[in-house]
Amino acid sequence: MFDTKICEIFNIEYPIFQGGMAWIADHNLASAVSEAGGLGIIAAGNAPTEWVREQILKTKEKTNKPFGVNIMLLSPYAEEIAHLVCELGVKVVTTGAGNPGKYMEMWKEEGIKVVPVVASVALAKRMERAGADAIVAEGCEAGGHIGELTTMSLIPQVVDAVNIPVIAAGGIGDGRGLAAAMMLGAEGIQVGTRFLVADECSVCDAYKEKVINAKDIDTVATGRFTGHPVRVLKNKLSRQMMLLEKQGVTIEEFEEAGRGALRKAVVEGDIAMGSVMAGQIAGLIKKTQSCKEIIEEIFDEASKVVEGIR
Ligand code: TUI
Repeated sequence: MFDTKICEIFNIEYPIFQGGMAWIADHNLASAVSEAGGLGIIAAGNAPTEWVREQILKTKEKTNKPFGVNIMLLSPYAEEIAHLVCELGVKVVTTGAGNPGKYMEMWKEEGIKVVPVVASVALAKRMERAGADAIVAEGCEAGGHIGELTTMSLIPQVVDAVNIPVIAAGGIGDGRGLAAAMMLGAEGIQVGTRFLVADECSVCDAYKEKVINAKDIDTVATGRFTGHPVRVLKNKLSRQMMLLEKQGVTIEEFEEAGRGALRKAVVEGDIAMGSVMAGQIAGLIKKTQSCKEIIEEIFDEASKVVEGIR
């Protein structure tokens, strides 16, 4: 039932991508998701090129299945990593937080499958024209850097605007979310927050616990005025950032106050003064499970939901 074009294009068993969560999605998570039949994705985030190289090589040691690399286009290393994926023969590249247009020709020449993450119809259309193989359309329920539109509004509009397959992201954490995404015309899903609490995810336990304990209203989007809003779980840092916003600080002052904060939460485990990025679906996530259990549960549940409405 869920054997869509996405499975064929990317040579995967289930049409599910694991979100490229900066500092979080390393070789451990990516290889576990790929081994379980989805598409595991290493997040380059703001990390140096050599760190990304190491993650790619380790993933190749752990799985023969396809995996991808997510390039965060605001990173100072984006250009270097754009070349690194060619050098190391990575098969799938996803991008975030920008327009990857200038790299498209190079990636296509290398035979790389390119899947830009977009938050608008306009960018989806441009990416199709530039040769994208599929699009991840991400609603603002997602964690981290977000656009303006919700998943419910964005997906059908992108589906109508392009002829390439669309993967829905933002607010999808279980089989009901998968079924709903398919109803909107998507042919696959990208899941971040639920994989964040997976057994194989190396984010510190305090971060996982904060996601598991989160309620529906516990995330907030900060920094809209900078043009790069991010969704995080509320904590001391998010309250300080909201206050700075209210006080009318400059974009530079605001960004300085948040610099290094994601790494602080993920690596150092400082969930009070770190940036605990997570999506609105965090309130639904109640336990840690293996990536295999997560994927199988999502697909079993979606099958039952769809059966029920037939
Ligand atoms: O990229 C993401 N999510 C992210 S990246 C990230 S790391 C980071 N850390 C601190 C500050 C900023 C980022 C954490 N989470 N999702 C994909 C995504 N891309 N969502 C929205 C967009 C997007 C937004 C505007 C893509 C393109 C765009 O406009 C580009 C253009 O030129 O039209």
